[in-house]
Amino acid sequence: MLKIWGRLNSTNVKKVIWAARELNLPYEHANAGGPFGIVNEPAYRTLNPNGLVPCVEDEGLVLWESNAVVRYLAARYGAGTLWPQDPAVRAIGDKWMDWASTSFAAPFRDVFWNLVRLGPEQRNMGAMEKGLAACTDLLARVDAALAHHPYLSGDAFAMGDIPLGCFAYAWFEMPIARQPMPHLEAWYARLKDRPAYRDAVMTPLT
Ligand SMILES: N[C@@H](CCC(=O)N[C@@H](CS)C(=O)NCC(=O)O)C(=O)O
Repeated sequence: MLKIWGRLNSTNVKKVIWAARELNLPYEHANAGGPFGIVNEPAYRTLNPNGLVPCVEDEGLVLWESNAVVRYLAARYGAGTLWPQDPAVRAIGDKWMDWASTSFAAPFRDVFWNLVRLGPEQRNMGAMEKGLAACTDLLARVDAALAHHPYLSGDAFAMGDIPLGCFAYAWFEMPIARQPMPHLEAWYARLKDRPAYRDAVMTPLT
């Protein structure tokens, strides 16, 4: 059976849990990271030498990097659903998966950590404001893309919606000033209609 290591309030772990639930995959979950430790234990480091979560084991395959795990689960168990069969259609969402990690994650982190993870005395509100402005600019591009089709994956929900969908929950939950973005908001409303999203992603941020 699929085994997933990682604390459930991690955005990167949420991606994997959400994908598994969309696919109706039975899985065993083990808390790791943050207050749970584990990630620096030698046994865990043999699975994931980075000492980070998530990490999964499936049919003898050990895999880390959340987007790679989502792609693997989609390709193996979600052909035609999470994994669009047409390479051109698949690429529409695939690019947003990388974009979420390489363009959006860093400024988002400055907002999230300074509002949610750090105590008031540790916060850098200058970095938070800068991150907020950058995220707003980046999400305007997402809003523009979603004006043309209902999902980041195109006409149907697929794996391409998963990484940014996990960030979106925190974005809409945090006490921040958000610019109106009707297409982004409509996409987020569509995600909230998905039981797997509610179960895996819409859980306490702290
Ligand atoms: N690029 C990696 C990043 C993994 C990562 O940074 N995970 C964080 C949680 S979101 C982590 O393990 N932090 C240390 C901890 O939780 O102990 C991925 O997408 O899986």
